[in-house]
Amino acid sequence: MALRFEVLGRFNRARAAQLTLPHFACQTPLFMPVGTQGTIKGLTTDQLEEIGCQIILGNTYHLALRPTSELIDELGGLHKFMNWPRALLTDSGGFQMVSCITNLYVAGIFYTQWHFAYIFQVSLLHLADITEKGVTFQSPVDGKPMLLTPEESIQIQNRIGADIIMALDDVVRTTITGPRIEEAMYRTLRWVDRCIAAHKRPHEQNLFGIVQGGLDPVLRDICVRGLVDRNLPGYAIGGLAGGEDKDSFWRVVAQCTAALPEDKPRYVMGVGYPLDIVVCSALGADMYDCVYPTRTARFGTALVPEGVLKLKHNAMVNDTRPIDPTCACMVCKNYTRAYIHCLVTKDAMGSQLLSYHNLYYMLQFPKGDVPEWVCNAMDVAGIDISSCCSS
Ligand code: PRF
Ligand code: ZN
Repeated sequence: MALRFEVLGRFNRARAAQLTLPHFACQTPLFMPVGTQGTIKGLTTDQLEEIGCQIILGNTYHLALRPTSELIDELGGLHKFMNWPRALLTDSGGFQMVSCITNLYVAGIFYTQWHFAYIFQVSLLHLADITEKGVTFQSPVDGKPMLLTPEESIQIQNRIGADIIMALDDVVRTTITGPRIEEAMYRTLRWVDRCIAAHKRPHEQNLFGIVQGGLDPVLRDICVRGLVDRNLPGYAIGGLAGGEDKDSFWRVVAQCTAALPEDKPRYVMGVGYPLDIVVCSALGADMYDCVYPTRTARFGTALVPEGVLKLKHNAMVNDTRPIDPTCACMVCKNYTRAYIHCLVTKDAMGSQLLSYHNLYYMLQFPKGDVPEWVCNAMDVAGIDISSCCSS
């Protein structure tokens, strides 16, 4: 095991902890910005340190395609390649293949006529295929079929060298029902054994297992127990934030956090919005990642305590206030809404300034007296999660 997890304080089920990884000692709960290609779009690593970023998420799938894991390894690992001295986590790749393809499908519906969407769907059926061997997909580079096995995902992640690596999981949408959910959960358990066997650097990199099982409490329970038996350094709750209703989402998180060990980090994948992070932290989760703050910045939206602020809006034309008058970030100290309105969609600087502020917001709000802010925020938001907290 290449981590230490010390709980520093608790409030009901919420906890604040120090997660010491090979490259950095992180305070939890923490948010991980997503740096798909080994960069957080528009920000330098100095800026990321300045805003308090402790750990960045990279995607195996994207890095393996370009610049390739062999090259990253040859050049001394991803930390050195991207000039990031703090912690890194890589996701295993399968989910990105499936979700990239889903995005394409959604884009197909969005931007074309329905009959084009149909053509998209038909051709997409051949793009990713999950079998016991692994995830087969069509290379976006040359269209050739490629197979990502659990062993290969770990080999690639060993070469990239992140502090935390993720087991390859079989992810299905939470909105589907039937035997496919069960198949994916059992396959995820079988694959985790192949990942453990393939992992060559357990003293330098922490392999996390991922709980699957859709919205079914019985399947989630089997998966949690199976993973806990394998005594991994940390656990993730996967398969969520895919369109299920909030009540189902919180119930799954509550069930999993209650059953996972107290002395290991718990990571809710692909979450989320500030409110989701507050609720999951109250339920005992520690780590989060989401493209939302940077993606929404590129569409001209700022995150503020009241919700969101659309910088493209005409009301911003001559607004001389900062994005958020209560924010202490470099952008809010130096620039007006009017200036950012003028840049947004016209110059890369617009989305860079917005990404900076949005990440500052996401990275700062879980700091401080964590157990209390969680409960205060729940109170303010009027959230009653007592129904899913009983266990
Ligand atoms: N598995 C993996 N990565 C993920 C998820 C998952 O379930 C999610 C949740 N939908 C986000 N990222 N490997
Ligand atoms: Zn700001």
